[in-house]
This record gives sequence, structure tokens and C-alpha cells, in this order.
Amino acid sequence: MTTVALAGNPNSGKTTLFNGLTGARQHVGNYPGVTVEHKRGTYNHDGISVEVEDLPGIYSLSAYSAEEEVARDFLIRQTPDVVIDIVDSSNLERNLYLSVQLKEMGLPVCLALNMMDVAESRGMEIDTEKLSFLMRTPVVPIVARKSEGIHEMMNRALEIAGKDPGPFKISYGPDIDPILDEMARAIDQDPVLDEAIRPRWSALKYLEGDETIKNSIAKRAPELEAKLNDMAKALDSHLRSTLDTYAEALIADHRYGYIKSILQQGVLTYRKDREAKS
Ligand code: GDP
Ligand code: MG
Ligand code: K
Repeated sequence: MTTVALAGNPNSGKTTLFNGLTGARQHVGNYPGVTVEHKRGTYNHDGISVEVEDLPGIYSLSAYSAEEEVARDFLIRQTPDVVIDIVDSSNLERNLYLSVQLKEMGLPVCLALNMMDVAESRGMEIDTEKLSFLMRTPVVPIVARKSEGIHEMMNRALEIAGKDPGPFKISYGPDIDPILDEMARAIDQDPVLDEAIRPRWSALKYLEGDETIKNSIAKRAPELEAKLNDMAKALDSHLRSTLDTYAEALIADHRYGYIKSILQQGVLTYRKDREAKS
């Protein structure tokens, strides 16, 4: 059975979409060991049975909260065939921060631009084709509350389910990029590590100071972890002395910069005659 995970920021409309898809065919429980709610249901799409997982609402994949940890763990361990990323279109810039990270994980991601009714009432015009081209991923406008666009969204999601989404790399600048490449290569070439998620993502998380990734590599490949640790430390001390910053902060800056540049390439514009049209 094809598995679809619904990911997104809190209040982006995941549960509305989940309930619309699965109706009464759902099962609610808790994730083992944590009090984060776990919801799974089934949906029949033109005769294809799809298992849908409603992940906890998150802003990032950094594992700083129980919700992030649960969502990330699910994505890493269960590797759903496709992730539908529910985006609140009326807060496009902030919501894309998670979308970029989902893409960086190397999973097939379909962007569902929800709350299009709200975005439109605010005069926002979103060029979905341009966004799709720049993010290298399908983008479908929906209004979950009115069940608009859902069938098309599922069509696009199932088209990419289980397929290699191809590379998605954003630049973190001249200080970080070469180190990131070197760390990713070391992880990739390590005979013991068999990272389900792309090595570059693990390297990125390592540089962001992610304890879960660090411990997981340390447990299986302690020599490699010592080497990665030296590289990360050297980078941080270089960044501190030259730019008065550190890797995690610089990585976040570049991600936000990348999103801003996408929006400024004509993805987001504001209607000037919005009074006249409404
Ligand atoms: P979740 O936190 O991601 O699970 O979000 P919910 O599904 O609980 O939705 C948050 C709020 O947004 C609820 O009041 C929904 O009724 C509302 N909502 C969901 N989808 C839409 C939509 O497309 N348009 C509008 N206007 N409201 C929506
Ligand atoms: Mg919810
Ligand atoms: K490997």
C-alpha cells in the first residue's frame, strides 16, 4: 500500500485535510513513549488504497521539540512513499522554511498550497508553476476546508510516490559548502553507515549541532564521528573569528535567503486592484 505523510506547520490545515481524506477510516493513538498524537487513516484514490499519516505540526526538522522529533523520526524510519507538505499560503515565506528542509531530506515532496482563499483575500498572487520549477517539486493549490483541489493534489503526489526526487541542493556559502560536501562524502563512503536519508542531509544536520544525528553516527561509526566533530569544530571557530557567527545560525540565514530569493523571482506578488476585483 502507498503511504502518504501529511507534514506542515501547526494550523496549516493538516487535520482538516486528513479528516476530509480519511473520514471515519482513521485510527488515533500516541507515538511510543511520547504524548504526541498519532493519526493514521486510509483513503481510496480512484481505486488505489492509500495510507495517510497526519504528522504533528512543526516549523522545522531540528528535533528541538517532541513534535519535531516524532515527525523527523517517522520520515527517517518509516520513509513514506511521498510527503504532502501542507503550506499555509497566507504565510508562504515562513511555511517554506519547512518545505526546503523536507526537500533537503531527499524524500518525494508534493507542496499543497492550502488556504488559497485567505491568500487571495489578502491580494496575494502565487505563481505555482514558477514555485514548482524553482523548488523542483509539484505544487498544487488547495482549499482544504472546502475540499477544493484535493483530487489533483493526490494525483500529483501519487505520480512522484516512491520515485527518486533528484538532487535538491541550496548553497550555504563559500565557508560551509566545501565542508558540507566533504562531510557528506565521508558519510557516504563509510562502510558501516547505511543512511536511508541522503548523506548531505545528515552532514547538514551534524553541522547544525543535531544531537540525534551525532549520537546515531557516534554509536555506529565512532571514528567517523570523531572526524566529523573535528571538522565541525574547526568550521565554527573559523566562523566565529571571521564573521562572528556559527554554522547553525549561518545555515538558517542561507535557508531564509534562499526562500526570499525564490519569492522575489516572481513567485509572490500582490494584486494592485484588489478592491476592484472583489
Ligand atoms: P492543523 O493544525 O494543521 O491540523 O490545522 P487544522 O486542520 O486544525 O486547521 C486550522 C484552522 O484552519 C481550522 O480552523 C480550519 O478550519 C482552517 N482551515 C483549514 N483549511 C483551510 C482553508 O483552506 N481555508 C480556510 N480559510 N481555512 C482553513
Ligand atoms: Mg492538526
Ligand atoms: K555509506
